Amino acid sequence: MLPPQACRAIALPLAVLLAAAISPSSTAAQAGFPCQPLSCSTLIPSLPVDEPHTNDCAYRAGNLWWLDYVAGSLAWTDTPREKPVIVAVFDDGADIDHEELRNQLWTNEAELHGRPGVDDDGNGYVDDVHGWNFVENNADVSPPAECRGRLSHGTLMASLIAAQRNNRVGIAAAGSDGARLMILRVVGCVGQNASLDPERLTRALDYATRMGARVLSFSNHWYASSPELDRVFTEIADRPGSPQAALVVASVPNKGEPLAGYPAAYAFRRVIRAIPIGNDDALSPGTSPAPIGLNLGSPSACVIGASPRPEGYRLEQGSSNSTAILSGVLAGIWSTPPYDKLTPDEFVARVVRDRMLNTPRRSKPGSRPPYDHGVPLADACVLATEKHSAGVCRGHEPTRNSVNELQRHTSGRDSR
Ligand SMILES: [Ca+2]
Ligand SMILES: [Ca+2]
Ligand SMILES: [Ca+2]
Repeated sequence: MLPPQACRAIALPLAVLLAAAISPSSTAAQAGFPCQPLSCSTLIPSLPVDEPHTNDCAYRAGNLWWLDYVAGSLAWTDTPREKPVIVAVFDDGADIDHEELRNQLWTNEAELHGRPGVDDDGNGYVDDVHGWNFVENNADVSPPAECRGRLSHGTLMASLIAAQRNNRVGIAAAGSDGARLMILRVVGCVGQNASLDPERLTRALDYATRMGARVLSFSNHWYASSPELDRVFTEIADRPGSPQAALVVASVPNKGEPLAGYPAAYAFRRVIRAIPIGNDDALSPGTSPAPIGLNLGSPSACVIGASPRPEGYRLEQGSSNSTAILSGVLAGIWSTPPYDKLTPDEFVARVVRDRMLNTPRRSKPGSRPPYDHGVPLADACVLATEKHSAGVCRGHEPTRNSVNELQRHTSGRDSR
């Protein structure tokens, strides 16, 4: 077994845009890799596998500590969700043919059933079936040839949000049943394309919200903005009553950067920040200070996710993982009745602020402000009931009264 320090969240190089989980320590996958017990995951207080009927081999092998840690199984269901939450993945694209992703994608039905080469839904993008490539300006969202030989960051992130559950291979995720993935390629692999382009990002944000994304996942950060980009983020993440309102899930880097960067630096009402937590329950050393607000600890270390072939899967550590896992948790909860009726602001107020931030689960304190009292840990315990719970939720499930109260509140809103 590795010593505890070996799998703590460690500082990783953060590119200009991507808070790269592309780590030199990544483990090349061999056949069956995710299914063989990993020593680093056994450092976690051994929680039971919470859902006995889920057959993904990495889950059954006890390798998804991070999934049990966030009580991800509580967001699963065997019946199709009426209203899955579309999660936009702002990254370098994703391998949409991967076995963990191909059935988990948001689909633009007008384009799927439309004519090739024609903008069937008139949204300005031709054949945008699962998202858009804003780098090359086409509908191919897979990592292109220029990225081959490099690890696709976006493929890993997409899988941590919503990998397919119960397909007998690999991993599962909190958003497996409740989230659908919109793939937005906003950063390339080499040269100019590997840097942030505020104009490109502005267009991608506009696309995401117009096409119905409700969670915008940024496993990346940047330090230079533009007035137009600020305006779009204000509209999406702050202005009350905005038709473009969505949750922005923002990465907080952990390489000792003095500032968290954007979008974490926006002190907006709908920005939720992922604070990286190692599998020793402690904050990742070197985590940047983040503004006070909706800050939730989320796993970063010893995390298995999908990777394009020939690897298939790989083991990673980094603040990117925390962000994607948090996005999956939020989407999983939001897609579950009665929460599926809530608007973005209602979800933030009643679930994130009033419930998740008030959880008794906290990380161990960090070494510097604002983390010297630890941070509340993200989990799906808000979905725990007397009959259906998870190991990490025991002792602080909501009472039946509080669930009934929310249901009354929600149905009251619907009747208006
Ligand atoms: Ca179109
Ligand atoms: Ca078309
Ligand atoms: Ca799977």
